Amino acid sequence: MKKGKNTSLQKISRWIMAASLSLLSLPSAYAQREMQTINDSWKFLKAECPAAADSAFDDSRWTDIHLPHTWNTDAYTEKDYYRGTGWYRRRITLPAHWQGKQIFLRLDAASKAATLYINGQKIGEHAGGYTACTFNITPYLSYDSPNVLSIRVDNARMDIPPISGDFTFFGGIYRDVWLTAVPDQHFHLTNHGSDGIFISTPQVSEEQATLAIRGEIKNEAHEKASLELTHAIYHPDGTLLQTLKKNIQLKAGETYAFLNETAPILHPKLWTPETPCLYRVETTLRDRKTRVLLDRSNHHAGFRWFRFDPDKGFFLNGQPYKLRGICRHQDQKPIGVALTDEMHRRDMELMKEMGANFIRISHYPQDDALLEMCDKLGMLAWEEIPIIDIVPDTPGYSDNCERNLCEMIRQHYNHPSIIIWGYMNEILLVTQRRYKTEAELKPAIERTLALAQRLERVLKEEDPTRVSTMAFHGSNSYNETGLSQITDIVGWNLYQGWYGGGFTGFERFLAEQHRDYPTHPMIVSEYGAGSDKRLHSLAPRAFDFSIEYQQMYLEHYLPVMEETPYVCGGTHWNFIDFSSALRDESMPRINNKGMMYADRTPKDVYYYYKAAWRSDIPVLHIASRDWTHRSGVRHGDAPVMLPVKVYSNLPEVELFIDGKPIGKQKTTNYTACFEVPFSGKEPFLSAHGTYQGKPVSDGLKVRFSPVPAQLDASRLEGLELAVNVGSQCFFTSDESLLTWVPDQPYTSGSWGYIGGKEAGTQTEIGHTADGPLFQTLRNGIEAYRFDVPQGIYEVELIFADIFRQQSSAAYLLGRGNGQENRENTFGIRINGQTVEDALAPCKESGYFQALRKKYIVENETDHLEIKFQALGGSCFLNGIKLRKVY
Ligand code: GCB
Ligand code: CA
Repeated sequence: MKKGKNTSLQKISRWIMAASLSLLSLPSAYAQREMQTINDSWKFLKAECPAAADSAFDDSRWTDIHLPHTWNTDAYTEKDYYRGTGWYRRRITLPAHWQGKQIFLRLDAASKAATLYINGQKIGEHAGGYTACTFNITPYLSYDSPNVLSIRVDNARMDIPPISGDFTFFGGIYRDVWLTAVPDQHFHLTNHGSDGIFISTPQVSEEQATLAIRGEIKNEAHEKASLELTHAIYHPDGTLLQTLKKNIQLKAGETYAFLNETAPILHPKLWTPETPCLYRVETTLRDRKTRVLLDRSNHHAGFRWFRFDPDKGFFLNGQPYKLRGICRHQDQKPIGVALTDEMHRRDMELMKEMGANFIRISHYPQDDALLEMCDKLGMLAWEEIPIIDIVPDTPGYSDNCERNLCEMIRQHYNHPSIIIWGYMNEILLVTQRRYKTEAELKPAIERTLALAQRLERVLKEEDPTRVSTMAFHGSNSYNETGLSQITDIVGWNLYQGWYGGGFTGFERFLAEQHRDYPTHPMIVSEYGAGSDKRLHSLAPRAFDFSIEYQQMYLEHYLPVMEETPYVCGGTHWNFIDFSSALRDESMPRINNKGMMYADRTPKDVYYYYKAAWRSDIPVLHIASRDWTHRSGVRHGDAPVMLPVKVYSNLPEVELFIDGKPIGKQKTTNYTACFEVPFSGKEPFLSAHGTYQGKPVSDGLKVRFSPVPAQLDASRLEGLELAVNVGSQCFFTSDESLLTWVPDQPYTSGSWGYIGGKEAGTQTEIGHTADGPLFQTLRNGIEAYRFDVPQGIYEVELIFADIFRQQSSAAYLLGRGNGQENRENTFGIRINGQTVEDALAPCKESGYFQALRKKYIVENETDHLEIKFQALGGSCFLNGIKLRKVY
């Protein structure tokens, strides 16, 4: 606001201030619960520092940070990201009017474990990086001087889940920290990090429903209290429906438990993802004599019922309902898990926009802001604790699992969106790999079964109103060991056509499970394929990381889930490209199976889902946002034919390039694919259709830079002919924007490889940002030939020796490198001239390291031929680039 122009506004705000001040002076104004975050102005040290617990410790040289915070942005560059201790410190000056109240400190999440000190005294600890904890800190506080809060956080603990998994275990205090002040009589705020009130719907049908409100009240005073407990139930439209009142007497120090049920609410407005009608339950506590309001809490409640049927799938409020879902990790490059609430809310909006009605909150409990959005936007939810890959026999581990499960359930109990609690993911994956002999495996399986049974029991005690689940990888051993018999429903993480096998293995697996275990309701709890928009292919295959393969994979999977009645639904893996520090592949440190990039830009495939799942709005999307830099091999002056896909829920789509019609097509599986002639440098693609009689269109400009099949003088002008040797993928560097075209065999009058066969690796390549280019090569290559006129050329050869055995990461599900160990040395001659006597890329730059070499050669013939001769091991080439200089 500009100065000078705001006098009337200033007056108004002064008036409001005065009014609110006078409100504050009413006798009851200070009495009720007050809450505020303390996220700003912390000091942080990434190291162990026991002395920092002491209030007199000098932290002036520590880093200034604000919460949410993580110390693991190193996970975007280092596999071996920091796992250890970090200390946080902050001074807290308490408002004078909090004196005499009970003060609580809540950490929404500190990963993985936190130990808290106030003014040098230990107030408690919490084990678990994804659930909240609350402490009553009243006895430690001073009102005369600032209080010093020190928190030691540790993300190295191996007795706290997760201890294994395909994601980064970010350390830090990465959610809000809250201070709450309440009078001596209040709800039970330290009940496993919940607020001590639990709402359920004992009766619910279209005709009538009731709410049961359960909770505890504490009297921390030294004298008895005479209180009035009230529940006010509000309709979604805001009108007050019912008030329940109860008088209670509490002795000094007593905790009082209550359970009250409302009178029937007739014809309740049901909660569904399409109609997320929320009732409000306001629970208040008053002093009976003074009428002073002591504590008050608000919750939403929704009326819905559901069941999972092994033959007919999922039912919501009595109607068959397909669960159309996604799994969501909670990070965002480059900030790690230190997301603000609005970032979590944005994710929910994006999922909802896409038409999803279900989220698997994987693999751990997430921010309260996310759950609030599930209720409000309408998104059914599965939430789980992170017991992944293997159950260790580490002392304390099982107890921590159980406590984390209770915390998750109690903290998120009042979200009608939640229908499923989960507690294990692919628990036999690493188990079976680590324990090879029967003797070793048996106790591990027994331990796993025992923990699952224990958690199942606790889950049902805590919450009999939801169903339990685990997510399995595609192995029948979950049935053979009896694990699949423990939970109400089973989740299958299926990757047929990615980690192995073909697409149709997916439906076969589901059909076999349904046949052999006909009583198990099933969800496809994960499925997905990696993609990298630098990679494109006209012949996509598994693990090429092309955008096209991911699309093909998902276009196969989605209809299977939609059309198979016994499949309750599916959750795509993953919503985003997420942080997995241990991963290599095309984008090291990132698992790129997202339908969105890390920054939440949608991949084109997001619109496939949107087209399939939204029928209330037109969806028409030219699926080429991920492929804006196109290339291809051009024969003479003929245009290059390239596919252009359109995702749409319209029955028919027409495509144009630079205004010229390409044709009309009926969409099948929400897809229309056109073969489009590309010739100009910046063609404009447009698509048109009709939705409910109204025209709908989409358009975008792409870049087109073809390479010639015949390298005659005129075509060599200004040309940089870059070939992704050993690959059928176009690779566009995001640093230079140069496209390396797929390789081709040499034919007379053109260019290409002679001899050898394709090979590749998933291992990260050092010293380059263009990893995928180096990860594929032609092994045993004899020569590379360009039929070019005389002149002076620059020939660039690129190498990375991948022939060394690597230990394969568990997540690759057996899809390891399986590479033989060898040292490759070869000679290179260009047009008969030796340019390398004995080149060993593994020595010159190291195994899995990029090596680029340029040679300037004079060609006096009608071709350039680069010949390789093996001296040890075999010859290989990862990429080649040719430029005519003179
Ligand atoms: C799985 C895991 C998940 C991985 C995913 C993958 O089955 O449950 O944590 O990230 O596969 O991408 O391999
Ligand atoms: Ca290559």
